Parts: sequence; C-alpha cells; structure tokens
Amino acid sequence: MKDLDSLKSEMIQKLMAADSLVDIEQLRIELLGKKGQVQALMKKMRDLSNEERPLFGAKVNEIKNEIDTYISNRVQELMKVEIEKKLASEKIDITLPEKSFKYGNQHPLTIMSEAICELFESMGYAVEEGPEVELDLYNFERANIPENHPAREMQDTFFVDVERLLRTHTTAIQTRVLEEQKDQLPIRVICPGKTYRRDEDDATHSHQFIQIEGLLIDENIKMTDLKGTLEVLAQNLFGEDQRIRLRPSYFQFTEPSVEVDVTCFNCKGSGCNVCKESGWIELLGAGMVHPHVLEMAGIDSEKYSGFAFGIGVDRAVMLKYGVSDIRSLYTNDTRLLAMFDRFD
Ligand code: FA5
Repeated sequence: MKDLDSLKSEMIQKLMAADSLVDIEQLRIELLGKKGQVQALMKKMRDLSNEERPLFGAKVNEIKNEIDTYISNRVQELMKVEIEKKLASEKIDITLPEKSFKYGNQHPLTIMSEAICELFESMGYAVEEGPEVELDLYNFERANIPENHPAREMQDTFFVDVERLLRTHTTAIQTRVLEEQKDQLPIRVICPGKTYRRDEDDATHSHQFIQIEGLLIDENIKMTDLKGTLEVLAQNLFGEDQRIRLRPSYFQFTEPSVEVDVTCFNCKGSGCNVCKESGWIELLGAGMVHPHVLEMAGIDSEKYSGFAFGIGVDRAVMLKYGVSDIRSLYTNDTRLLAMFDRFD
C-alpha cells in the first residue's frame, strides 16, 4: 500500500510537468492505457491473498479515478490556453486609422472686431448692431445724404428695392441709435457690422467688408475728446509708441471731418514702400456729428454735441498682420487662417 501511494505521487508529478495536450495524451496512455502502469497494477492482484485483494483493488481504483480526473481537468485548461493563443495570433484589425482632428481658429476679422469692441466696452460703450438690409432712410437720408446727392455715387451699392439696400456703412447703425436713444442721453455705442459697396474688388477693396462705428453724444464734447479716444484705439491696436495724425476731410454727416492716419507699422514713420514713403497709413474716417444729423434724430444740437468714427476692420487687420491682399481674408485659405491661433 505504501508503494501504491508513492507510485501515485510519482504519476501526479509527471502529469504536473506536462504542459501540452500532446504530452498529456502520451502520459494518459502510459498511465491508464491497456499496457499502462495502472493496468499492470491490476494484474498484480492475482498474486495477492483473498484478504489483501479487495483492499488493493480499491486503492488502485482510487488512483485510477484520481489520475483520470486530473487528466481531464488539465486537458480543459490546456485547451483553453491554446484557443486563446490561436485567437490572439489570428486577430484581424478591422478598424480604420483615425482621421487627425484639427481645431479651428477664429477668423482674423473676428479677432480684430472683438478686440475693438472689448476696448470700447471697457471705456463704458455699449455694443449695438443693426440690419444688413437697411432702409435708404437710415443709410443715406439721416446721414445728411439726400436723394440725388452726388455723395451717394461714392457709395453706390446693391438695392433690394426702391427703399431698401445692403448698407454701405455702419453710419446707418449710428443714425438708428441716435433716433432710438434720443431720450436716453448721453449715448456711448460701438457698432460692428458687415457693409457692402459696388466697389471693384482689388488688393485693398472688397464688395463686402467690415466696419465698426463709434459714437459718443453728450454735453460739451469736443474734437480733443475724439483725438484722445482715437489715440487710445491706435495704441491698443498697434502698440504704445503709436501716434495718430488728423487730416481735414469731408463727410456729409460730420463737421468738421477728418481722415485719421497711424504711424506706419512697417517703418515706424521713417518712410517705406508700404506707406508710400509718407510714414503714415490711413485707418479711418471721423468727425464731430453734424448738428443737422442730431436734429433729424430729434436731439437738441444746441445742448448736445458728439463725435463719431468709422474704422475699416479689414484695413486694420491688413495693417496689423501685414496681409497684402484683402481678398485673402474672404477665400478661406487655411494657410492664412492657421496663423491666427484662437488659444493665443
Ligand atoms: C465711411 O464709411 C464713413 N461712414 C466713416 C465715418 C463714420 C466718418 C463716422 C465719420 C464719422 P469711408 O467710405 O472712408 O467712410 O470708409 C471708412 C473705412 O472703411 C475706410 O477707411 C476703409 O478702411 C474701409 N473701406 C471703405 N471701402 C472699402 C472697401 N471697398 N473694401 C474694404 N474696406 C473699405
């Protein structure tokens, strides 16, 4: 019996060392097969006494069952491992490579418009907008440009019908605000918007562009207030060392009127080909709101005065970022747009 126990542990050890289905099968034949070790033990029973035989037989059966159970468990285990190995080696990747994702940027015209509006909001101005399809009344009449006035030709545009047109300047928002807020003086507004003119498209002109109108109406507003405000604007946009220059000009809705230049961003005023050797670049039109414009809106021009200005946002973008052709701001060329990272 002692021999049987050591034989059993010998068999189990052999089985434990086998780590493939082939090895296990070989051991099964060696241990449980017709000519195997267990069968050989059975044969020994013949030589035993009647008392020893049943005990020995029971013990051999027990060994046989144990080995059998061990083998079938081990076979299950090894089959599982083999299936997993096979699945891993035969795996096909059916997914497509992911498309690389690009974040969009804010358009430079949006960046510039927001920067200007935010600056004026910080000085107490409110943002006001108006319709792009505008009444002739607000675009021309209230801006002191009556029907058949030759100044209309300079801003020839797209008429929708006899009364309505695509607005030619944000001064149309100014004249609306004057009327709407005539009883809530003082007025301080900054008005961004798309504008349209029947201009021939070239490097500096587009049939659609963006303007921002600034308007301040209060008692005792003077030309020096306008100049100081525009200096703040120029320095905020182009740097602390920016200077501005006012040149006499003419608009029907301001008196006096000025054209405002900034020192050339390229040569800092010494003269170069960008500023045509003058050292200055034109940025916007401005002036003191014409008394007749105030009166047409219902505001007492004896008591109140104010200034207005209209800045070309496309022009400001071109100056600040050195964009040489205005048309590239409207063609969605991603090489240009990629230069303006919205996370800057
Ligand atoms: C006006 O439109 C006036 N309403 C500005 C103004 C407002 C004056 C308030 C006084 C008081 P002007 O036509 O010069 O002015 O246009 C102003 C700016 O718009 C120009 O300096 C220029 O930067 C821009 N601009 C005009 N036409 C075009 C165009 N076709 N393409 C791109 N920008 C243009």
